[in-house]
Amino acid sequence: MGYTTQGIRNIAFVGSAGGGKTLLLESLLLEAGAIRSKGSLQRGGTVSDFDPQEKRLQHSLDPAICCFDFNSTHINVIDTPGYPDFLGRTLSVLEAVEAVAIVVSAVNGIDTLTQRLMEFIRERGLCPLVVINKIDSRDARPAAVLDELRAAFGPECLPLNLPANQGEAVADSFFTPAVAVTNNAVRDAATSGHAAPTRSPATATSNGRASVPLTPDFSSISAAHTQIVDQVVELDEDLMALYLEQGAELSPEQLHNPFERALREGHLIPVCFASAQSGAGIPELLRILDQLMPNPTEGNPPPFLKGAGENARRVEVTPDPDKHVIAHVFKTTIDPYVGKLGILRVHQGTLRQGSQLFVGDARKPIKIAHILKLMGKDTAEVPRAIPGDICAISKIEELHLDAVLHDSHDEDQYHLKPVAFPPPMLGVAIEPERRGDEQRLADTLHKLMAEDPCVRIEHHAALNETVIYGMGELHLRVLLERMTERYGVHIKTHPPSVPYRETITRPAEGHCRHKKQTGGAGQFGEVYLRIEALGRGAGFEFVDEVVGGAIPGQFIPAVEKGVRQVLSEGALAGFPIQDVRVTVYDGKHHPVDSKEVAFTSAGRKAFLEALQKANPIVLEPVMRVEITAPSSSIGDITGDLATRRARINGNTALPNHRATVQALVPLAEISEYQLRLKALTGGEGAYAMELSHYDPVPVRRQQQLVQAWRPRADAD
Ligand SMILES: Nc1nc2c(ncn2[C@@H]2O[C@H](COP(=O)(O)OP(=O)(O)OP(=O)(O)O)[C@@H](O)[C@H]2O)c(=O)[nH]1
Ligand SMILES: [Mg+2]
Repeated sequence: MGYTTQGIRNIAFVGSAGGGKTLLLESLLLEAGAIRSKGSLQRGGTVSDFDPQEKRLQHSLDPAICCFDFNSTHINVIDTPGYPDFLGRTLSVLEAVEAVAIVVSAVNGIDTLTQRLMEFIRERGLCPLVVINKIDSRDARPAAVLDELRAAFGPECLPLNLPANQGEAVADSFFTPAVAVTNNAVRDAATSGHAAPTRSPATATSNGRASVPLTPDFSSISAAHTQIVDQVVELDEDLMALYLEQGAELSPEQLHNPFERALREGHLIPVCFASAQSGAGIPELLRILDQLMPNPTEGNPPPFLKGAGENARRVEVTPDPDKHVIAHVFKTTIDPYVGKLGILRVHQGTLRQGSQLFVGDARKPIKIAHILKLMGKDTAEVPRAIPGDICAISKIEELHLDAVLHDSHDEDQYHLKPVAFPPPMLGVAIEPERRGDEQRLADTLHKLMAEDPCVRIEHHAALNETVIYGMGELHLRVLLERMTERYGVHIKTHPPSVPYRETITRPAEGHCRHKKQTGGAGQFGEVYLRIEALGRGAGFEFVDEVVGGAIPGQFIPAVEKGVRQVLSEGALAGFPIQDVRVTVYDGKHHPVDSKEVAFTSAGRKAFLEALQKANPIVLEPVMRVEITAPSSSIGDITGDLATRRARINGNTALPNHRATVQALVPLAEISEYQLRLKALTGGEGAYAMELSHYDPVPVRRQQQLVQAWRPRADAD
């Protein structure tokens, strides 16, 4: 381990499924000499798609971490799944890197996922790089895709190299300006009908294996060079004077610092071209990672906060090897054989084998027995991890996703600014096939949730139904298969009930005097409360306005407990209640007979009484749905949506005769949409959806739901 923090590069490969991230990483590993031959997706043998499920589906399902050395640089690459179903897994690993390479297919161009990823990159202050891959493909349209990028993300998307010789190679336009100029002369000579000079230095080849003159497929190398240098020097007055006034040619070394600043500040989005298949552009990409991507001291500092809620304040964490240790767990995996693996990024201090660390605010430290470097599924033990590095620690049960590890109580309450993960909305109700497997199923669900921030489990006690929610059909399929294959739990599934909610529409008051006298000590508690509606999506607020100790402070939590029982059980149709404020403002106690159970019961009944008077209604989830399909089927799709109480927000044309439709649709109307869309588009359509908001259900539906619940409620 001969590298320093300045010698580390951390980069995640993100982008739409099938863009070529996994193969690109494989090609880089080969180029850097970390593997001897390149695996292929079709044969199921790449370093980062090692899981049997990934091999079968030919898609990455989990982020994979690889590392390799190149020159004196240590490069950690995280290959992420591009399928939108796994977005949660992808976003959570972006906490560990300074730089993100968005891999875009030169055939398909950008889509809404690419845009969403770029938004996230900007919001978190990460440094972007765009790799336009598949330039070898017959249908590649690299110039058009570059235009699409500029239209979507701005004119600061500037190429570091250009595809050349019909996509067989790339021609560098950043590092070697001298070659660039001559190259341009070659090109100009070619276009003006002159013979190219026989002594051509323009042979800096794409893969260093062949030596052929390079002719860019569009634009010119000198124009690309000038554009990017102009953009970078804008951030350095001295260099600008040297360059613009004195006409000096600037070296990549001179441009290094303003280049890093431009990346950090979003002033530049460098673009490069490659073919993971043919190897074109791979040596150039390696050089870009090595020489242009930020090291951990150059990226924007990680957004660490101390304290919770409104009291949280930003704290400085620096990659100094001698300061206290601060490391962040950005991924956990549970392997039935190896056990739990926590994968972490060291942000400050040096992590040493045998040292003791606190997990979050725990008082008792854990001992770090092994520190591992990861290469896909393989691990290698190392004695320490320096700041900026990515490593794993094994067999520590206390570790969980997003935990912060530290070696001093000074750093208690440190956490990274939370990521707003997309809420999983597609659910399937599950139960074990074998009676008696309930506990194993519960344990397995717990493990799945611990690995993936976009898995949610809900247990509807009233319906005795356990529902697992994921981001889409593939996500759920992968989760269910994993339960059986990895954890040996066989399950039955059925469509879940829609997660309706209840709320109120006007303020009301509730009162309950709970009094029981049975032989010995009695129970006494009295509660007055009022309730009012909050804005949609506000959740629940509990306010204590009791004065003069009418209800002693120690019993207030008991009142809240009673209220919360009703909150989860519902009062109208058996669904959880939301967007309500409950204010307890008066009550009575008894010096001997007041007990927690009495106040819990009084709180519960007072709340129920208030709810009956507050005109409760049932709310249904409304989904923001985006459907992508061939343009020819868009008419059928919007026609079908109209029968599903949908509100269509618009549609957008995409390249290759495709289009997207954006609509708001109640979940109840679209829960089985997968099959319908397949039929409407001949299997060519895809859709993604996420929760938009909750709206009142139509009156008839509400009546049905209330009637369905009433017999059960009355039986209680
Ligand atoms: N022609 C061509 N095909 C490529 C290239 N790169 C990847 N492919 C093919 O494209 C398909 C998808 O490649 P992957 O590397 O799995 O794509 P990915 O971005 O990792 O996809 P997800 O893991 O689903 O996000 C595979 O069949 C690859 O062989 C390329 O440069 N040119
Ligand atoms: Mg992949």
